[in-house]
Amino acid sequence: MKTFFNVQDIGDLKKALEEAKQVKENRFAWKKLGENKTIMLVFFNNSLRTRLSSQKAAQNLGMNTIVLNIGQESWKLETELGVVMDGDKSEHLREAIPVMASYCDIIGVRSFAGLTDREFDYAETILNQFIKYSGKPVISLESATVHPCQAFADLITIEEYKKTARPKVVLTWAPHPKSLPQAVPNSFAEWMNAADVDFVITHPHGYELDPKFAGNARIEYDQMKALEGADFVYAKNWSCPGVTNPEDYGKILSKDMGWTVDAAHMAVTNNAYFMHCLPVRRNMIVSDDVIDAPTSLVIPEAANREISAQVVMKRILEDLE
Ligand code: AN0
Ligand code: CP
Repeated sequence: MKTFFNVQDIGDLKKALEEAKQVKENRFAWKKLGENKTIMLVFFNNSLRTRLSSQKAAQNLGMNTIVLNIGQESWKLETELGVVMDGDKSEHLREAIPVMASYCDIIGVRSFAGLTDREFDYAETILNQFIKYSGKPVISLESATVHPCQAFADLITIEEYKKTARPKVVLTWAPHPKSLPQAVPNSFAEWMNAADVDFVITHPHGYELDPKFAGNARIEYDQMKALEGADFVYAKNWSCPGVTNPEDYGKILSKDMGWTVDAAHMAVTNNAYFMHCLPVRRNMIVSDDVIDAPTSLVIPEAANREISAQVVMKRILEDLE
């Protein structure tokens, strides 16, 4: 594996899930694989889970890790080509990327969508510059449009907790005070479409995900109807993807608190498990009683981030040799 970006990069999902199980059962079995190898984790944005789980996964594989927080510890980096650099950005990605690459074997990048220029974001301009100018395997640690380490961990969690061969999984939009990227729902939809689940997406009008990720997933605008009989409820806020109205890209179209996942929503499900990638705003996205219930999987889901990251890094390391 050279890049980890889309669901196709991981290949057969059954095999990937089997490998995740093996890694989880004995996470130190490949301690020699990463010997004398270095992964660089580059963060343009905040993180708790991605940073810690990636460091832990790399450590399990015997790798060295360098973490760099852009703008706080490094120079501020210019990301657009062809600009006169007379502002606050001291260095261009064009030089910074090959320099960073010269000190490592694998690069992980977190770079959120700017949410102002749909074309720039959906072309994955920053991640693609890392792929192009580093010459090293690149892992998206949530880039402009995708969060594959999260979606893989979500799939592992669903596999572990499912009670039927083909569970009903519902991705529901929920309100949030800030404008958030579409990366998490995009990847979740992409991965659920590829997995053996009955997948439904529910959101207010205008929040349609890019067809590249939503695929042929069933869309149900009536949230309660969508949740009926669900085995897993996956809540997430996202801003307008600008599919129907490009001028609304990145905007908040609704703050309807009726969409907050609470006990009344969970009551119509098949005693569903609740999932969220975290960080979550309580009583905006989900009520306290739902996230605190024994059916809430948010902690095991976050714990599985170590496993998904380790499978991805393991495969990259195996291909380096
Ligand atoms: C980010 C997002 O919605 O993409 C990160 C989630 C993993 N969330 C926030 O910025 C709150
Ligand atoms: N779920 C997730 O990626 O969390 P962080 O933003 O804390 O890394």
